[in-house]
Amino acid sequence: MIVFEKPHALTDTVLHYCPGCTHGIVHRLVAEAIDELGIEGRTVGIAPVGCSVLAYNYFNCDMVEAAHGRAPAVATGVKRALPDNIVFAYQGDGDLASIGMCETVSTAARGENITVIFINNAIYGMTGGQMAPTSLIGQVTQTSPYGRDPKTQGYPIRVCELLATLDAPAYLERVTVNSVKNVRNAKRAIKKAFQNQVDGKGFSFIEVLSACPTNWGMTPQKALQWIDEAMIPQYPLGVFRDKEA
Ligand SMILES: Cc1ncc(C[n+]2csc(CCOP(=O)(O)OP(=O)(O)O)c2C)c(N)n1
Ligand code: SF4
Repeated sequence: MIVFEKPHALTDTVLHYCPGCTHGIVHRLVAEAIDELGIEGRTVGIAPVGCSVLAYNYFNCDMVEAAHGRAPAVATGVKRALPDNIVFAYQGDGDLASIGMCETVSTAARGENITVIFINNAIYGMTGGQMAPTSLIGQVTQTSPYGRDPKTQGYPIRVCELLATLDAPAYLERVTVNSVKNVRNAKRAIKKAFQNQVDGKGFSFIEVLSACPTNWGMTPQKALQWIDEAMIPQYPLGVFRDKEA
């Protein structure tokens, strides 16, 4: 009897992520949702620029590589051209909340029937740990060596709360993957965000608080704790919009 196996929607390619990085967990949850909903043959993913730039090697579906921050615009084009396809964008916080903020807000405001998976690790991972719009007050990064100071660097942007001011989004939820319980909850949310698209319900957005042990300068274990201690107080978990509910 098989009790555990790799989802079919993931390829056999070995992930390039650092030890303790939670991108891989989220990839698995997306792939499980694709498997369980039976949508692999008609799913198209949009890969970002950032550590998950190589996502097109990992998912067993058609993938399009977008320019930095433009994944929701590309997803809009694919979905409108091929409305029977299930289209998801997978993006980091530099990609989605900085260079791509315009596309994020505009796509959400139009209520495009797509699914967006947003990896918030409070830093630019791929480029070596610069401050992101989501970096915490006081957080030391390569570009805030004395800690993020709101006087000169502004306050962290809460993307779910920001998008919740718009009328169109169908579903906005923030989850994390730093414990078994939280992974199970993230799985439920991600699957629902895909199910919504299958049912034609509109824009569904899941923010996943994620660990970047490499650029946080922490062990993988400490990074998971830091999500509880520092990130969740700034970015509370929960549902910010569910038109169905
Ligand atoms: C137009 C453009 N500007 C800047 C870059 C450099 N760049 C590559 S990845 C990245 C940030 C990625 O950070 P994030 O989206 O948070 O993803 P992570 O790597 O943390 O998963 C930047 C600024 C680029 N590739 N293209
Ligand atoms: S730099 Fe950070 S986000 Fe990128 S793979 Fe490593 S741990 Fe993950």
